[in-house]
Amino acid sequence: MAARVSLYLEILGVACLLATACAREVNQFPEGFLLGAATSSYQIEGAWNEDGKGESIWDHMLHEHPEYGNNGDNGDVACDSYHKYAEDVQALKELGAKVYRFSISWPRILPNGDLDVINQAGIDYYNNLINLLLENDIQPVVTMYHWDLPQALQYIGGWPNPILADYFLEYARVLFDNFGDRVKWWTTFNEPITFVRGYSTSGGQAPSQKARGIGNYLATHTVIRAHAKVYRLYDEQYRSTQNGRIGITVGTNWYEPYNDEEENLAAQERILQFELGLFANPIFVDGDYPAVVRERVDNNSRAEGRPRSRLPSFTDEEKRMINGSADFLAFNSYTTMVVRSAEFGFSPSWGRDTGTYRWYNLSWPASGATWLRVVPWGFRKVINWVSTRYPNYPIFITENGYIDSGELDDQGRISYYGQYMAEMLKAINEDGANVIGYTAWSLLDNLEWNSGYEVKFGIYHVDFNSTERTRTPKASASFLAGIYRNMSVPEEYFT
Ligand code: GBH
Repeated sequence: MAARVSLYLEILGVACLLATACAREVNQFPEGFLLGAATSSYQIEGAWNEDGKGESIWDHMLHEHPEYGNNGDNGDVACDSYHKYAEDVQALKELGAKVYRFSISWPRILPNGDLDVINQAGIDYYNNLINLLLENDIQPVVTMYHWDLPQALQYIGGWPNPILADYFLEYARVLFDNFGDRVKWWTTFNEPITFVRGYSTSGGQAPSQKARGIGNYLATHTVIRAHAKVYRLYDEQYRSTQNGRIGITVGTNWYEPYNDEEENLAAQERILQFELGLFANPIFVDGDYPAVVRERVDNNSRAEGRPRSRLPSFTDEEKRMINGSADFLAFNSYTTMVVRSAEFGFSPSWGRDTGTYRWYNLSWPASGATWLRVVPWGFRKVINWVSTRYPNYPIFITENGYIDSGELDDQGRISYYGQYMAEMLKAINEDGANVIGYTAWSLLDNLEWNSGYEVKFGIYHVDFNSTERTRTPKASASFLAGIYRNMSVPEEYFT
């Protein structure tokens, strides 16, 4: 009987995988789904040295090496959100956002990275932002670390130094003490796989330390320990009174195997484990690195004649602390690549360790950046991969978006969001993925790191030629506002 009802509903175009989903069309978001937009501190705030803020590794790198940026662009002023946050909240309100994902700048709170100086002006800034959001019925989703490490901590080595886990724990305590009464969604780190590259290559991610295949793994190790310590701290000292949730934002491309040969299917599994599993497996599966990662880095290290693996090991106690240290899995994804098995790249390097070669299928639609091809079906596949590999955790999509050169009538962005959100809804309503939220990247045109202000991700245009940094909605802002209001994606994106 149940099966027949389900079949009948499917014929009507209604997903019925779960009893609760039966009444929902495939293009509808589940009740309570959290729709909103995202930004990060260094990319929007500006005021890089105002009111007691300390220098971050991005301030430092782009000041010392403007050639690592685009036309000398840096985050000194950016969108000036430090002064114009009320306009950001207004934009979110117009969008009908239920959540706003932003990050807190560690050196704005602790200019030296340590507790010797706690910058009240920085605390006031985030209090004002959080209070204004709540007055407008917008829930804050707060990232503790979106890549702007206090430079003072880089002077002691940055993330490869294990002591950074303790500094991060103490910083997190300041955040819980000051904001935890009102912030109920926390993520510790944004996309560690991206920022640990700052310890493997120069000229890209800060702090631009060229310890390829070594520094990145040491940083990885500290970051995972730091994350777990913060989760346990919250559990032990804050959860009972603050009742929030803590996760970590991990990210990966989808990788489509070059063909169905076994070695290329194995390469697909490897790259996903190296890019996503490196962080997700310890936290969401069993407290340790994926077996294939452990084995390959250990073997390569041995073959290179090293007395130790370039990838450190957790103690049993650390494994217990790390295993299960999250309430939800926050996830960023933008695009898809093709992968095949190969021993490729510098030795030693993360890329070589993956045992893969990866490229873009040039027949997939382009965007304003070579690294982002528009591949909506890959989004559904990667959501399903995450949901089957880490089944016990709700998924919050914290970033997804489209890059162009900034036109107000941004039809490319509209098409991207329509298609990607449709694929996400298929993953939710047809495949049963437990996705609970989605924040579009990005609320504003902002500093796209090394690519500067020339390329744009915003659904709001920002006039970087005006000291006012005027915000203007693009066509995509009203498109998303319609989706957020109706809690559904137009049917045309499902054909
Ligand atoms: C996210 O990273 C970040 O969290 C966010 O801050 C950022 O603005 C957003 O995506 C858009 O990039 O220039 O060819 O060397 C996503 C992963 C990794 C994608 C670095 C772009 C640079 C490729 N990003 N990558 S390239």
